[in-house]
Amino acid sequence: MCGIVGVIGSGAAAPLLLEALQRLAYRGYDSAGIATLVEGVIQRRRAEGKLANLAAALAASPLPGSVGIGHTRWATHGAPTEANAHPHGTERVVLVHNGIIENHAELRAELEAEGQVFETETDTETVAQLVDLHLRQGMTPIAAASASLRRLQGAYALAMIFAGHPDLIIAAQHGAPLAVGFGTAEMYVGSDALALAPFTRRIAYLRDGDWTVVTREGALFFDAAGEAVVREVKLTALSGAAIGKGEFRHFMEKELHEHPAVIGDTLHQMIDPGTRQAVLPKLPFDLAALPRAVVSACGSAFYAGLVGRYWLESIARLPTEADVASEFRYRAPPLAPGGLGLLVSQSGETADTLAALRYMKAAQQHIAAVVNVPESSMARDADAVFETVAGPEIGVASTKAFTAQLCVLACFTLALARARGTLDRQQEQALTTALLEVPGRAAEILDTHESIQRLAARIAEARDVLYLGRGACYPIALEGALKLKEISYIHAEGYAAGEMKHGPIALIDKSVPVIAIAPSGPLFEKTASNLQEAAARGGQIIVLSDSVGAAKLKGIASETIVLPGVDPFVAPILYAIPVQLLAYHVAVLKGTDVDQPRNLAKSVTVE
Ligand code: HGA
Repeated sequence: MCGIVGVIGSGAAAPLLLEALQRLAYRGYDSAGIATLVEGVIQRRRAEGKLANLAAALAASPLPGSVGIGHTRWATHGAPTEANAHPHGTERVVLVHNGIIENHAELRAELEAEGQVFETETDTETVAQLVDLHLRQGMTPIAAASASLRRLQGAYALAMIFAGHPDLIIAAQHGAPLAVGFGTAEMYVGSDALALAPFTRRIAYLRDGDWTVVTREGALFFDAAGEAVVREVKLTALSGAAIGKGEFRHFMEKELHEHPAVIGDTLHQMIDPGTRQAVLPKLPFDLAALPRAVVSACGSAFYAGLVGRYWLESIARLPTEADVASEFRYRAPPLAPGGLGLLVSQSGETADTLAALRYMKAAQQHIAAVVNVPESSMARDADAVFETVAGPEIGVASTKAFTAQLCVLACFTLALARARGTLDRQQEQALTTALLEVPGRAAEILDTHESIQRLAARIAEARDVLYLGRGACYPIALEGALKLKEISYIHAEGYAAGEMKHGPIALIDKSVPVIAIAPSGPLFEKTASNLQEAAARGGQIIVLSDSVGAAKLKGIASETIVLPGVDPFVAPILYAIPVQLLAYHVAVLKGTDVDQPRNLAKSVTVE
């Protein structure tokens, strides 16, 4: 998704802008651009494709100037061309935008009638033209910006600079995040603190509706009504060190190998080593009194939430509903006050999930957010934050953040079960012990994944792949299929194993691999029967199971990946790893852009 950045300092702004854009690249983008003021005049360089192209354009034609803005674009309105790349503007103003201006068509018509001449197909340019019109009519930059912001509908984080005003950046936030960084003699704005981490750790976050006037001296903050407000400056823990791949070929590979450490760190944060009980941060609501939960998220985080639903219902006996965030709020579900709203998001900035959070809040739910970025909008808006300790995840396809989300949801389930009295001490200890064994088992999988690499060669040839699972491993089938689609571009479907005979079994022939997520446990025999049905129709069954399950399915499996035996409770966490590894190796064989697959973005900050 788009990343925005702004710098106002004493040295050249362009190299700093480029460095910050590189730190935003993980969000996914298709073009990029930078604008600075050169002796008061707006100049810009833009390029389609990777940041290396922008760097080459800057090297060929450097941009001096100590104030500037930069952008990585993930196109929503208008093709990903150089002409549509941000910054957009006129000779008077230029700006960068993350979000969608929903009333752009109406504004464009109105502005064209006023004589403004558009150069691009983007929604963003309407903002630039609107500010320009106000400037043309004699307003000051601050007045022009604030008058323009009042006209905008939709979501935006914006940063703008003005010709002839070398000591000014105006930035705003409404439904897309914006951070302001305080340096010593410089100031910064950016989509997140990670982008600004090499320059400063002192960060203030805007709230929705806020806008800020930034000069070299500092920043003034205003709310939507134009009232001056104070926004606290906090010290972020993020490191400015370059985020590298180390000895690995891709960030995704590196992140896959971080599973054991991340799972361990996340569990140790939530499990008291003395009592071996899950502990939660202090909550502003009574866990035992919760009547029900509603879980909402997007993509892999939604699948983590789905696993959470199985756990919350079966272990903590809490009625739980789960829905993708982009559907949830538009369904307008009636929610009785006092329930739990549980949101899951790596970035904590996912626009749809944030909107679901706000819907739940308005319906008087207690809000808990499972996020990987403690400074994120979701963390700030939640009543309780359950942090995954996954560290920065750069690969667009979620890996370690997903298993960390599962660990948090597992610990939350155990704490809730204790509060609701649905587990006795012995059962609780057994489940906690099972959880604490996961990092070790995860390391075993990573040590012996040659069999997955071999399997990848076969899957890379397939046109369609089916993933089957039951119970809490059904969402892992969904996750497996999503991962394969995302990074290897092979069509895949995840299905509840028992549902296959109601439709997808029609797809089965010997060219369609059927990957079964089939750990030993109460549902194993049922899954085994469904696999028999597929095998009887010529399906190529690939089994992911422990040695006991693998032995039972020997007769029908054309290939088996044997995984460590674990308590069925933790199987979804562990089985997520081989499905991710498989997708990774298939993508490598197919030669796709593993870390930044086509059309995808890491942090989806538009609806
Ligand atoms: N709507 C703008 C910005 C897109 C965006 O924020 N993507 O994440 C455009 O299409 O340029």
